[in-house]
Amino acid sequence: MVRILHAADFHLDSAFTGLNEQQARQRRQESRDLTRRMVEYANDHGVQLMLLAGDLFDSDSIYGQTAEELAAALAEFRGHVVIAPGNHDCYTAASPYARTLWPDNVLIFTAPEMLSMGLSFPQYGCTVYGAAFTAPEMPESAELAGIAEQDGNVAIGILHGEAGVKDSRYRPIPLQQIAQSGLDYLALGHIHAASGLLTEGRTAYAWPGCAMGRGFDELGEKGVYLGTLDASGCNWISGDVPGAPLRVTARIRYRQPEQPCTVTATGPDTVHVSFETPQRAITRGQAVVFYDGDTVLGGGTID
Ligand SMILES: [Mn+2]
Repeated sequence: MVRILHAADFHLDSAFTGLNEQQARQRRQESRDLTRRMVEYANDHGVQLMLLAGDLFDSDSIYGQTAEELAAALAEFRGHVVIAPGNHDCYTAASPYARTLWPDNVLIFTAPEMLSMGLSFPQYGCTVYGAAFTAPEMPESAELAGIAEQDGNVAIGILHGEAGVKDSRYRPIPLQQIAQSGLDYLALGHIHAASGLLTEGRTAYAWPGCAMGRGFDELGEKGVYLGTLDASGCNWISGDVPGAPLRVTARIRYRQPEQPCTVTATGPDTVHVSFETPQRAITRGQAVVFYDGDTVLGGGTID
């Protein structure tokens, strides 16, 4: 049995275009703290394998210390980390993955195709198969059929992409490919709203959603999956990530009091905001900033 933590889509150093310089700096610091807290959480819960399914960085032009802080945080993890770079943090010579010195316990997939030779972890009785985004868009379908060797080890896959679709610029993963993969668990990333635990054939799969919708003291419920995998399948210890809309406050004008609203993810980079009271003169291109109490959650541009 192997104990796993599955997370994705940290989007470290997002531009936070809706925020002023000080708020953006605070938010960046909070997002870096996420990884330290996640490692503490993983160590406290005896996690052996941490699966990070891409878009950990928002782009390859991140602040110098961001990748180093992530590397330093992961070095404190007592198990192993496997990373599958995504569309925002695709593996290239210029990416933070290539330019940062990673600790020995961190393994990063760098090839675009998933190979039938995985990373073997005999100490955990499992093998991990994965691939990287090597360009910001990868419209080719994932080929997973027969990927996992049936050798008695728990077979885990890790990929950034979109399951259940035929067409996508972000690695479509047809469900049939999942069903025929021979994997026990497929750890996905890309979609920012959590999926819950899904199955196709005998393969369990999930995407945890954005890890940092809110304060990072809520990690267990909020943005990561913690579970065990063995021959009999997948078991969530705390996999109950709410897909429910987030109730927060938002401000769309400088000096405007914060307005209660509900935010629902509608795509990887888009949310739907519904205000409890009608708002005057909302215009396209205007910035919106979301708060949970004093914490700035994020922002965006009105479309
Ligand atoms: Mn993505």
